[in-house]
Amino acid sequence: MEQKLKAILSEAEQALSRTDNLDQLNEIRVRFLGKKGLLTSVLRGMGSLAPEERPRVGQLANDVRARIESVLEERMATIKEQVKKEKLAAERIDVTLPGTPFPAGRRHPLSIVEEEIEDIFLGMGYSIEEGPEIELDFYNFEALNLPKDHPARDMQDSFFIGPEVLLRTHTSPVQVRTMERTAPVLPVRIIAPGKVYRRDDDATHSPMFHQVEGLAIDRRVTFGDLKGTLQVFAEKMFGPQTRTRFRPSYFPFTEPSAEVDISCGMCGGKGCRVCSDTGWLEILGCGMVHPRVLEVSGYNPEEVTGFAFGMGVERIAMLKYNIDDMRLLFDNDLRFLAQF
Ligand code: 2NM
Repeated sequence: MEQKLKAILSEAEQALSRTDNLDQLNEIRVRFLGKKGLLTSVLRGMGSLAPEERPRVGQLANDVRARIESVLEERMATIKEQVKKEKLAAERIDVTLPGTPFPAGRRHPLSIVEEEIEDIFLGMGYSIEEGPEIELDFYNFEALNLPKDHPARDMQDSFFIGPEVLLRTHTSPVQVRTMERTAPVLPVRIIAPGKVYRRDDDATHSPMFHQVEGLAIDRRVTFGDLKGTLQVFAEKMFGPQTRTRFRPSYFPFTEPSAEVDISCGMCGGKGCRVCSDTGWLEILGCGMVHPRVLEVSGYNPEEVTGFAFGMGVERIAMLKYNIDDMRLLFDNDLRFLAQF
């Protein structure tokens, strides 16, 4: 039996030294060490040995098994290393070749500016609200103190879809919906960014453009709060040297109302081509929310006040990047868009 065990060992060693692939290696493992393998079948014959011989032969059998296992492991490691080397040798990478072009897009300047406006107001505690672009006459006009016969409805010639349904002409209906849903909870501090639609189409007007409107309601909100808020906005958007100017104006949904100018960033307010020699550039409209608007939306104008403002994202983008023709923002010419 000892002879048989030694023969198995040397046979296994020979077989292992001759093999050079992992499948063969596995076959060898099964043939010698498996449940129905050579070593097992020899060990089955142990019963016929004299009892005093069994420990020595048993020990030898264990040694043979251990030896075969260790040679097998060694061989496996060598072969794996070999396979890896061959793979690496076959794979030739020329690192000096130009890479595969990956056409990455980028954000549109209007998206960049819209998000920058959002970030400034998020930083002042505002939340972002969105709403439908197809709107009811009630939310777009009626609730904003613009009854059907109001002459101010001419100012925003609209795209009507049905007798009471239209494409929103501003994002104010989002503010109305939010107030209606939130009332009487205070404070309200929201901005409403998004697309709006008006029947205009020329060098300075597009039938679709983008707005960000803002709304703040609380007890004792004042025009001073409005001025401070928009001054901070102007400085963050156009630089810390930016001054603001509030001119009286009219909107049906605010009273009093104002147009806001910023000092011209091109000439610093001295007067130049960009600001038509006035030193000022108009950037937005604002005012104290009309008591009737608060009331329709569920707030008690005897208890709370609010300010609101609205700006065109295209206009802000044109001022910020010194773009002289709004159509550039809609042509999708990559030579233009790749500059932002
Ligand atoms: C502007 C100018 C002034 C405005 C008013 C409201 C609301 F819903 F609270 F009444 N939202 N936005 C507003 C006020 C918008 O845009 C030039």
